[in-house]
Amino acid sequence: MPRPSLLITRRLPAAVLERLRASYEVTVNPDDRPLGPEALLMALRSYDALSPTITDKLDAALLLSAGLRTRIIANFGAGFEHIDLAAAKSANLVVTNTPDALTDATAELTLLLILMTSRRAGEGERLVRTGKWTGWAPTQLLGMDVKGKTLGLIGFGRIAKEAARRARAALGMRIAYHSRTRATAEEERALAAEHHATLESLLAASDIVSLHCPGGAATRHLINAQTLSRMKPSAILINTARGSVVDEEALATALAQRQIAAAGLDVYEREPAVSAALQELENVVLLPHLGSATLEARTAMGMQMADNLDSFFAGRTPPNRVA
Ligand code: 8YV
Repeated sequence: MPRPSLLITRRLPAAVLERLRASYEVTVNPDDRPLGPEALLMALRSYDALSPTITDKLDAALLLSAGLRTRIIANFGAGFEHIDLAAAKSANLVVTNTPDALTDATAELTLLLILMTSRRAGEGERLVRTGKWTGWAPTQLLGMDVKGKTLGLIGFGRIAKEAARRARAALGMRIAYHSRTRATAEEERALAAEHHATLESLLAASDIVSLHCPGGAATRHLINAQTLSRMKPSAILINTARGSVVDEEALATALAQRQIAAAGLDVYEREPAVSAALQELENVVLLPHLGSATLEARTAMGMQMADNLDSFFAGRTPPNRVA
Protein backbone atom coordinates (compact mmCIF):
# COMPACT_ATOMS: atom_id res chain seq x y z
CA MET A 1 0.00 0.00 0.00
CA PRO A 2 1.38 3.47 -0.85
CA ARG A 3 2.19 5.58 2.16
CA PRO A 4 -0.21 8.48 2.81
CA SER A 5 0.98 11.86 1.56
CA LEU A 6 1.21 14.62 4.14
CA LEU A 7 1.78 18.35 3.76
CA ILE A 8 3.31 20.17 6.73
CA THR A 9 2.60 23.85 6.24
CA ARG A 10 5.40 25.19 8.48
CA ARG A 11 8.84 23.90 9.43
CA LEU A 12 8.65 21.65 12.53
CA PRO A 13 11.31 20.38 14.98
CA ALA A 14 13.66 17.77 13.46
CA ALA A 15 12.56 14.91 15.73
CA VAL A 16 8.95 15.37 14.60
CA LEU A 17 9.84 15.35 10.92
CA GLU A 18 12.00 12.29 11.39
CA ARG A 19 9.13 10.39 12.99
CA LEU A 20 6.62 11.48 10.34
CA ARG A 21 8.98 10.59 7.47
CA ALA A 22 9.05 6.99 8.72
CA SER A 23 5.32 6.56 7.96
CA TYR A 24 4.30 9.24 5.44
CA GLU A 25 5.37 10.83 2.17
CA VAL A 26 6.12 14.15 3.84
CA THR A 27 6.30 17.49 2.05
CA VAL A 28 7.28 20.55 4.11
CA ASN A 29 6.36 24.01 2.83
CA PRO A 30 9.89 25.19 1.92
CA ASP A 31 9.15 28.89 2.55
CA ASP A 32 8.13 28.41 6.21
CA ARG A 33 5.66 31.25 5.66
CA PRO A 34 1.84 31.18 5.94
CA LEU A 35 0.15 29.59 2.91
CA GLY A 36 -2.44 31.69 1.06
CA PRO A 37 -5.89 30.39 0.03
CA GLU A 38 -4.70 29.21 -3.41
CA ALA A 39 -1.81 27.20 -2.01
CA LEU A 40 -4.07 25.74 0.67
CA LEU A 41 -6.64 24.70 -1.95
CA MET A 42 -3.90 23.05 -3.99
CA ALA A 43 -2.75 21.26 -0.85
CA LEU A 44 -6.26 20.05 0.01
CA ARG A 45 -6.58 18.70 -3.54
CA SER A 46 -3.17 17.02 -3.57
CA TYR A 47 -2.41 15.45 -0.16
CA ASP A 48 -4.11 12.76 1.91
CA ALA A 49 -3.40 14.67 5.10
CA LEU A 50 -2.68 18.27 5.99
CA SER A 51 -0.93 19.54 9.12
CA PRO A 52 -1.65 23.26 9.38
CA THR A 53 -0.89 25.79 12.10
CA ILE A 54 -2.66 28.86 13.41
CA THR A 55 -1.31 30.84 10.42
CA ASP A 56 -3.34 28.81 7.89
CA LYS A 57 -6.93 29.95 7.51
CA LEU A 58 -9.07 26.99 6.48
CA ASP A 59 -12.47 28.59 5.96
CA ALA A 60 -15.73 27.22 4.55
CA ALA A 61 -14.96 28.42 1.00
CA LEU A 62 -11.82 26.26 0.99
CA LEU A 63 -13.15 23.25 2.87
CA LEU A 64 -16.30 23.03 0.77
CA SER A 65 -14.42 23.25 -2.54
CA ALA A 66 -14.83 20.46 -5.06
CA GLY A 67 -12.27 17.73 -5.61
CA LEU A 68 -10.56 17.58 -2.20
CA ARG A 69 -8.23 14.67 -1.60
CA THR A 70 -7.41 15.47 2.04
CA ARG A 71 -9.23 13.34 4.63
CA ILE A 72 -7.65 14.57 7.85
CA ILE A 73 -6.51 17.97 9.05
CA ALA A 74 -4.12 17.29 11.92
CA ASN A 75 -3.64 20.74 13.42
CA PHE A 76 -0.30 21.57 15.00
CA GLY A 77 -1.68 23.50 17.97
CA ALA A 78 -4.37 23.43 20.61
CA GLY A 79 -6.57 26.27 19.34
CA PHE A 80 -8.42 25.56 16.10
CA GLU A 81 -10.60 28.62 15.43
CA HIS A 82 -8.70 29.11 12.14
CA ILE A 83 -10.45 25.94 10.89
CA ASP A 84 -14.18 26.07 10.09
CA LEU A 85 -15.30 22.94 11.93
CA ALA A 86 -18.86 22.96 10.56
CA ALA A 87 -17.51 23.07 7.01
CA ALA A 88 -14.95 20.37 7.81
CA LYS A 89 -17.76 18.18 9.12
CA SER A 90 -19.90 18.66 6.00
CA ALA A 91 -16.86 17.86 3.86
CA ASN A 92 -16.33 14.66 5.89
CA LEU A 93 -12.94 15.82 7.06
CA VAL A 94 -11.53 14.72 10.39
CA VAL A 95 -9.90 17.53 12.40
CA THR A 96 -7.55 16.94 15.35
CA ASN A 97 -5.55 19.22 17.68
CA THR A 98 -2.73 18.97 20.24
CA PRO A 99 -4.29 20.02 23.56
CA ASP A 100 -1.94 18.54 26.16
CA ALA A 101 1.49 19.16 24.72
CA LEU A 102 1.70 22.90 25.36
CA THR A 103 0.07 23.15 28.79
CA ASP A 104 3.32 23.52 30.76
CA ALA A 105 4.94 25.95 28.34
CA THR A 106 1.90 28.22 28.15
CA ALA A 107 1.36 28.13 31.93
CA GLU A 108 5.02 29.12 32.34
CA LEU A 109 4.57 32.00 29.94
CA THR A 110 1.54 33.15 31.92
CA LEU A 111 3.70 33.32 35.04
CA LEU A 112 6.41 35.13 33.11
CA LEU A 113 3.91 37.82 32.07
CA ILE A 114 2.52 38.05 35.61
CA LEU A 115 6.01 38.74 36.94
CA MET A 116 7.12 40.97 34.08
CA THR A 117 4.09 43.22 34.42
CA SER A 118 3.90 43.29 38.22
CA ARG A 119 7.63 44.09 38.50
CA ARG A 120 7.72 46.40 35.45
CA ALA A 121 10.54 44.35 33.90
CA GLY A 122 9.98 45.60 30.34
CA GLU A 123 10.17 49.24 31.42
CA GLY A 124 13.30 48.49 33.43
CA GLU A 125 15.00 46.76 30.55
CA ARG A 126 14.20 49.63 28.19
CA LEU A 127 15.65 52.06 30.73
CA VAL A 128 18.94 50.18 30.83
CA ARG A 129 19.15 49.53 27.07
CA THR A 130 18.46 53.15 26.15
CA GLY A 131 21.19 54.36 28.51
CA LYS A 132 18.63 56.38 30.51
CA TRP A 133 19.17 54.63 33.84
CA THR A 134 20.71 57.10 36.26
CA GLY A 135 21.20 54.65 39.12
CA TRP A 136 19.31 53.15 42.05
CA ALA A 137 16.60 55.30 43.64
CA PRO A 138 14.15 54.41 46.44
CA THR A 139 11.00 55.11 44.44
CA GLN A 140 12.15 54.08 41.00
CA LEU A 141 9.94 51.67 39.01
CA LEU A 142 7.96 50.49 42.01
CA GLY A 143 5.91 47.45 41.15
CA MET A 144 3.44 45.28 43.03
CA ASP A 145 4.05 42.20 45.20
CA VAL A 146 1.95 39.33 43.87
CA LYS A 147 2.04 37.28 47.08
CA GLY A 148 -1.43 37.21 48.64
CA LYS A 149 -2.96 38.88 45.58
CA THR A 150 -5.84 37.32 43.63
CA LEU A 151 -5.23 35.77 40.23
CA GLY A 152 -8.58 35.72 38.40
CA LEU A 153 -8.70 33.22 35.56
CA ILE A 154 -11.22 33.50 32.75
CA GLY A 155 -11.66 29.98 31.39
CA PHE A 156 -10.55 27.06 33.54
CA GLY A 157 -9.14 24.45 31.19
CA ARG A 158 -5.80 22.67 31.28
CA ILE A 159 -3.60 25.77 30.91
CA ALA A 160 -5.56 27.86 33.40
CA LYS A 161 -5.43 25.12 36.03
CA GLU A 162 -1.69 24.61 35.53
CA ALA A 163 -1.06 28.37 35.73
CA ALA A 164 -3.20 28.48 38.90
CA ARG A 165 -1.26 25.59 40.47
CA ARG A 166 2.06 27.33 39.82
CA ALA A 167 0.89 30.81 40.82
CA ARG A 168 -0.37 29.40 44.11
CA ALA A 169 2.61 27.16 44.87
CA ALA A 170 5.44 29.37 43.60
CA LEU A 171 4.07 32.88 44.06
CA GLY A 172 1.63 32.47 46.95
CA MET A 173 -1.28 33.90 44.99
CA ARG A 174 -4.97 33.32 45.70
CA ILE A 175 -6.94 31.74 42.89
CA ALA A 176 -10.36 32.74 41.53
CA TYR A 177 -12.01 31.80 38.25
CA HIS A 178 -14.99 32.24 35.99
CA SER A 179 -15.74 29.73 33.26
CA ARG A 180 -18.56 28.14 31.27
CA THR A 181 -18.11 24.85 33.07
CA ARG A 182 -17.57 24.81 36.80
CA ALA A 183 -14.65 22.68 38.05
CA THR A 184 -15.36 19.78 40.39
CA ALA A 185 -15.44 20.47 44.13
CA GLU A 186 -12.25 18.42 44.44
CA GLU A 187 -10.42 20.56 41.85
CA GLU A 188 -11.63 23.75 43.52
CA ARG A 189 -10.43 22.46 46.88
CA ALA A 190 -7.01 21.40 45.55
CA LEU A 191 -6.33 24.91 44.23
CA ALA A 192 -8.39 26.71 46.86
CA ALA A 193 -10.01 28.22 43.77
CA GLU A 194 -12.98 30.49 44.30
CA HIS A 195 -15.61 30.19 41.58
CA HIS A 196 -17.31 33.38 40.36
CA ALA A 197 -20.65 32.91 38.66
CA THR A 198 -20.31 36.13 36.67
CA LEU A 199 -17.47 37.72 34.73
CA GLU A 200 -18.17 41.08 36.40
CA SER A 201 -17.73 39.62 39.87
CA LEU A 202 -14.43 37.97 38.90
CA LEU A 203 -13.10 41.18 37.32
CA ALA A 204 -13.95 43.23 40.39
CA ALA A 205 -12.26 40.74 42.74
CA SER A 206 -9.01 40.16 40.84
CA ASP A 207 -5.62 41.88 41.11
CA ILE A 208 -4.41 40.05 38.02
CA VAL A 209 -6.87 38.85 35.37
CA SER A 210 -5.57 36.11 33.06
CA LEU A 211 -7.40 34.95 29.94
CA HIS A 212 -7.57 31.22 29.17
CA CYS A 213 -10.75 30.87 27.11
CA PRO A 214 -10.82 29.76 23.47
CA GLY A 215 -10.94 32.32 20.67
CA GLY A 216 -13.75 32.57 18.10
CA ALA A 217 -17.10 34.33 17.87
CA ALA A 218 -18.36 33.37 21.35
CA THR A 219 -15.52 35.14 23.18
CA ARG A 220 -14.77 37.99 20.75
CA HIS A 221 -14.11 41.23 22.68
CA LEU A 222 -15.14 39.68 25.99
CA ILE A 223 -12.67 42.23 27.37
CA ASN A 224 -13.92 45.59 26.13
CA ALA A 225 -14.36 49.15 27.44
CA GLN A 226 -17.24 48.09 29.63
CA THR A 227 -15.64 44.99 31.16
CA LEU A 228 -12.29 46.80 31.57
CA SER A 229 -14.12 49.41 33.66
CA ARG A 230 -15.05 46.64 36.13
CA MET A 231 -11.38 45.94 36.90
CA LYS A 232 -9.51 47.56 39.80
CA PRO A 233 -7.35 50.58 38.82
CA SER A 234 -4.38 48.64 40.23
CA ALA A 235 -5.21 45.50 38.20
CA ILE A 236 -3.17 43.82 35.46
CA LEU A 237 -4.56 41.98 32.42
CA ILE A 238 -2.68 38.96 30.99
CA ASN A 239 -3.55 37.38 27.63
CA THR A 240 -1.90 34.15 26.51
CA ALA A 241 -5.13 32.85 24.94
CA ARG A 242 -6.29 34.58 21.77
CA GLY A 243 -6.04 38.19 20.63
CA SER A 244 -9.67 38.25 19.54
CA VAL A 245 -10.82 38.02 23.18
CA VAL A 246 -9.61 41.58 23.83
CA ASP A 247 -10.74 44.79 22.14
CA GLU A 248 -7.21 46.14 21.64
CA GLU A 249 -8.32 49.72 21.10
CA ALA A 250 -10.33 49.74 24.33
CA LEU A 251 -7.38 48.17 26.16
CA ALA A 252 -4.95 50.80 24.86
CA THR A 253 -7.31 53.54 26.08
CA ALA A 254 -7.72 51.90 29.50
CA LEU A 255 -3.94 51.57 29.87
CA ALA A 256 -3.23 55.12 28.67
CA GLN A 257 -5.82 56.56 31.08
CA ARG A 258 -4.64 54.27 33.90
CA GLN A 259 -8.10 52.73 34.31
CA ILE A 260 -6.04 49.57 34.85
CA ALA A 261 -2.36 49.46 35.80
CA ALA A 262 -0.76 47.25 33.16
CA ALA A 263 -1.16 44.44 30.65
CA GLY A 264 0.97 41.53 29.47
CA LEU A 265 0.08 40.27 26.01
CA ASP A 266 1.33 37.32 23.98
CA VAL A 267 -1.46 37.31 21.38
CA TYR A 268 -3.12 39.99 19.25
CA GLU A 269 -6.26 40.66 17.27
CA ARG A 270 -4.49 40.89 13.90
CA GLU A 271 -1.21 38.98 14.27
CA PRO A 272 1.49 39.77 13.35
CA ALA A 273 0.23 43.39 13.43
CA VAL A 274 0.23 44.94 16.90
CA SER A 275 -1.78 48.09 17.54
CA ALA A 276 0.39 51.22 17.33
CA ALA A 277 -1.44 52.65 20.35
CA LEU A 278 -0.32 49.69 22.47
CA GLN A 279 3.26 49.90 21.22
CA GLU A 280 3.53 53.49 22.42
CA LEU A 281 2.64 52.61 26.01
CA GLU A 282 5.15 51.84 28.76
CA ASN A 283 2.73 49.86 30.94
CA VAL A 284 2.28 46.93 28.58
CA VAL A 285 4.53 43.94 27.92
CA LEU A 286 4.27 42.76 24.30
CA LEU A 287 5.52 39.27 23.37
CA PRO A 288 5.34 37.68 19.88
CA HIS A 289 2.99 34.68 20.52
CA LEU A 290 5.56 32.67 22.44
CA GLY A 291 3.08 30.58 24.49
CA SER A 292 4.23 27.19 23.27
CA ALA A 293 7.64 28.27 21.97
CA THR A 294 9.92 25.81 23.77
CA LEU A 295 11.69 22.96 22.01
CA GLU A 296 10.03 20.54 24.43
CA ALA A 297 6.50 21.82 23.81
CA ARG A 298 6.82 22.15 20.03
CA THR A 299 8.29 18.65 19.84
CA ALA A 300 5.52 17.23 22.04
CA MET A 301 2.91 19.03 19.89
CA GLY A 302 4.38 17.39 16.79
CA MET A 303 4.36 13.97 18.46
CA GLN A 304 0.73 14.40 19.56
CA MET A 305 -0.12 15.44 16.00
CA ALA A 306 1.68 12.33 14.68
CA ASP A 307 -0.28 10.13 17.13
CA ASN A 308 -3.49 11.54 15.69
CA LEU A 309 -2.38 10.88 12.12
CA ASP A 310 -1.23 7.35 12.97
CA SER A 311 -4.58 6.49 14.60
CA PHE A 312 -6.52 7.88 11.68
CA PHE A 313 -4.56 5.99 9.04
CA ALA A 314 -4.78 2.80 11.15
CA GLY A 315 -8.57 3.12 10.91
CA ARG A 316 -9.11 4.24 14.52
CA THR A 317 -10.63 7.42 15.94
CA PRO A 318 -7.74 9.83 16.61
CA PRO A 319 -7.36 10.63 20.33
CA ASN A 320 -7.68 14.39 19.84
CA ARG A 321 -10.47 14.55 17.32
CA VAL A 322 -12.33 17.87 17.47
CA ALA A 323 -14.58 17.32 14.42
C1 8YV B 1 0.67 27.35 18.80
C2 8YV B 1 -1.25 28.21 20.18
O1 8YV B 1 2.03 27.46 18.69
O2 8YV B 1 -1.63 25.89 20.18
C3 8YV B 1 -2.10 27.00 20.21
O3 8YV B 1 -3.34 27.16 20.30
O4 8YV B 1 -1.72 29.26 20.40
C4 8YV B 1 0.20 28.26 19.88
O5 8YV B 1 0.92 28.24 21.05
C5 8YV B 1 0.04 27.67 17.49
O6 8YV B 1 -1.34 27.57 17.57
C6 8YV B 1 0.54 26.76 16.39
O7 8YV B 1 -0.47 26.44 15.47
